[in-house]
Amino acid sequence: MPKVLLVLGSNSDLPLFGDALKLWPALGIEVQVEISSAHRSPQRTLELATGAPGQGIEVIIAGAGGAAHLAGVIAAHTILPVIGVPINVPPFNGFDSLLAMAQMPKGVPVATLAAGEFGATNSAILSAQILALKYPQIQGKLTRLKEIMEQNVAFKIDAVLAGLG
Ligand code: RP5
Repeated sequence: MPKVLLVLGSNSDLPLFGDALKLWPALGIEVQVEISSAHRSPQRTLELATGAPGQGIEVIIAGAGGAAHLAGVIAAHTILPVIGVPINVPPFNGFDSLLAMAQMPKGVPVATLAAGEFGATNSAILSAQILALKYPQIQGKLTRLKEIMEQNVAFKIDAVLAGLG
């Protein structure tokens, strides 16, 4: 099974990924979830980034709020693609973390998604799209996902999971 590593700056970020954590297995993808902070546990974050290829990880997703350096620090230590999800914590509700993740310097990209639950759910789909370039079985699931959304004109996780089978 292709593997995604999801690193979150705090376990308080985890509830936003509720739909994403249902989508990955429905798309045939194994996800490894780790809590590690660029600021509170910098050594652990470094080890997760550098150890990922040896664990069979092919895409890394980093979610963090506030001064959200997690995705950028991970991207600094790996050549795996890194997707950033800005977490919408007060008082700036994700605008701060969006800028921290998106405004990376030349040479170290982070594919930054929408702040909050939109980005969290879309991180599952974007990681699947990246893996689908290599794993044809994921292509069929993603095509089916498009059909389900077309039929429902909505993204409701229960309908998506039922449609993916
Ligand atoms: C960030 O600070 C985390 O990613 C989280 O979004 C935010 C608050 O973390 P906690 O104080 O709830 O652990 O580093």
